Amino acid sequence: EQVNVNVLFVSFLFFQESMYIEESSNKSGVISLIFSLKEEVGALAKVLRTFEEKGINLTHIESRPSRLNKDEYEFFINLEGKNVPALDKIIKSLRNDIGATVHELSRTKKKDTAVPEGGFKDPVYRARRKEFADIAYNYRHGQPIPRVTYTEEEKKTWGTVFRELKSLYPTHACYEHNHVFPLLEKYCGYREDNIPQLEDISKFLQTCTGFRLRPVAGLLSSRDFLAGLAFRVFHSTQYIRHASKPMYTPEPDICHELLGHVPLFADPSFAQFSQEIGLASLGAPDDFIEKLATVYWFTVEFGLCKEGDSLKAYGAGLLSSFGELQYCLSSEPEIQPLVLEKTAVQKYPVTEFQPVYYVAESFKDAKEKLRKFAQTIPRPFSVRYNPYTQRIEVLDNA
Ligand code: HBI
Ligand code: NLE
Ligand code: FE
Repeated sequence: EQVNVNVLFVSFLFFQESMYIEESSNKSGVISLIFSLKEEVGALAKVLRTFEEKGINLTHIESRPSRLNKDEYEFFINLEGKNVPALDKIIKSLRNDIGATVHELSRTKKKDTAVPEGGFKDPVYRARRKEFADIAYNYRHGQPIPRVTYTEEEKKTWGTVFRELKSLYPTHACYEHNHVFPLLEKYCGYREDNIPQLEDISKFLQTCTGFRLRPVAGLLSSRDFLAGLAFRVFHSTQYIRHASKPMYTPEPDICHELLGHVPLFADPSFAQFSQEIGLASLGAPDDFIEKLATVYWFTVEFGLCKEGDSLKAYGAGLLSSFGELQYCLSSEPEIQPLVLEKTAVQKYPVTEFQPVYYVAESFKDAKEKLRKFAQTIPRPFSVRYNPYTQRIEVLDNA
């Protein structure tokens, strides 16, 4: 489905809160709407009554003053998507009888990313994951990210991953990663015997590039995940991989986020590149979201870059797996130059080492290629990020 341009007017705060609610309810699919009403006594009650009459269950509601019309309020709601014909009637009646403006944000979203199995047969691990999921669901924008006391077993897993990777970074990681890593040791508690806290890292990144972290329970859809990047928000998991798989796990975990992603988000040029993938995704049709997700995969996640005559890893999926970090610079995989028209349609496995990697000349070069690619995305507007207000501004080309 093509995302309505008006979605872009949704302020950052609103936008953020709405996306994980969807994630938290995976039963019958959630429908998200925004509608605006003239400010008058009982206006909302009237609308709510129509939902009640049709037997539709609302699972979330938030309000804010409209930025477009001073005498209007906007309401963001989530509802259970069980009775779709009734809902269509309600939307019609909101528009025709109450004069509301209704924007449908999403319907029965299927996850477009597969959630791998992991250590999910272990009941203790599952229960622990639920604790982390609850932190993410209850998190609100602007709050400090809750600190976690990790168990001895978790610290041991981190210690193994940290020690092994640290020994590979000098020879395998790109210059930028090696440049930032000591700063994380100095300022953010990166140590073999300590799992650093997301809050400390988020503050550190904000001083470097304005990137911030937001805790998330697991994989988001590509659209939601990429949209976060547009606002310099990186959705970060907080749990750690199962103790049985320190070398490689298909899922993101705190080792992947902190050792793979975080050092590069502290680099201005890389941060800019990442944000531009996000900006390109806003309002893009589904087939382009998939292409951008693939570009993200072969750059931010699994990218290699040139450094003089040698190749180095800058992709987070490589920098967090001491299995794949060695493999990617061996003679085994196929190496291709980054050509977005080609890279964007490359098929890839998500639960094993990559058979193909793409090489970027530099972050600047990757960004220029991305800009050209973004221009081929059909949409009637372009966007610009205003770092002072943390809002996306829509530039109407029509
Ligand atoms: N969700 N939480 C989370 N973390 C990721 O790294 C992530 C994601 N969803 C999709 C995704 N990565 C990418 O593979 C692309 O689809 C954007
Ligand atoms: N395979 C990576 C690791 O083991 O750290 C995680 C990749 C997440 C996309
Ligand atoms: Fe990642």
